[in-house]
Amino acid sequence: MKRFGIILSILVLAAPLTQAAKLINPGFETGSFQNWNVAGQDWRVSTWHDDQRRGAYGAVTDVFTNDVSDEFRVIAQELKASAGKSYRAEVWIRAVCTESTESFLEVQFLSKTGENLQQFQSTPVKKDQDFSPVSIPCMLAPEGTEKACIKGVVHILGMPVTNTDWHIFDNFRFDTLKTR
Ligand SMILES: [Ca+2]
Repeated sequence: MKRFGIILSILVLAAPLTQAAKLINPGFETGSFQNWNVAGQDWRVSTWHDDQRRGAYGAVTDVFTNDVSDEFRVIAQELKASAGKSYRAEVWIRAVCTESTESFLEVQFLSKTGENLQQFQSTPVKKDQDFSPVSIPCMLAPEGTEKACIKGVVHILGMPVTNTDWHIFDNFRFDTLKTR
């Protein structure tokens, strides 16, 4: 049974990706947060030369040393999703001067009325890194799923003392895993 589980996992991971309902403005190339819901302070779309994985823009939150009123800072977009289908999510994250903050990718599968049926999170980014992919490789949408909410999250663990912490997001993806 265990071996069967391993083989099944490999099959799912090796399965080709197909485009799910498409994220709009996934790399912020409108130069804005168009189609994204933005919560929490100090988000901006940046043209600074190191702030984009692709294109001209990336999404940045500045965590200043003297101003950390929001514990969570979130950019989120909802898409159609279907119960029983498997999905993969990815975003590229860059982290600079990371002192007391972390960032991660989160996906919630929602009912028609917006109830959170199941939630997945990536491994958090806790240290400085150049743009690197952060993914949730395989999620099965539970019964009742009508939508998925894809989120970039910055979690403020404490006040940065030395200098500003930066977390930069670019190129979100949300794909269906073909399991046949
Ligand atoms: Ca971009």
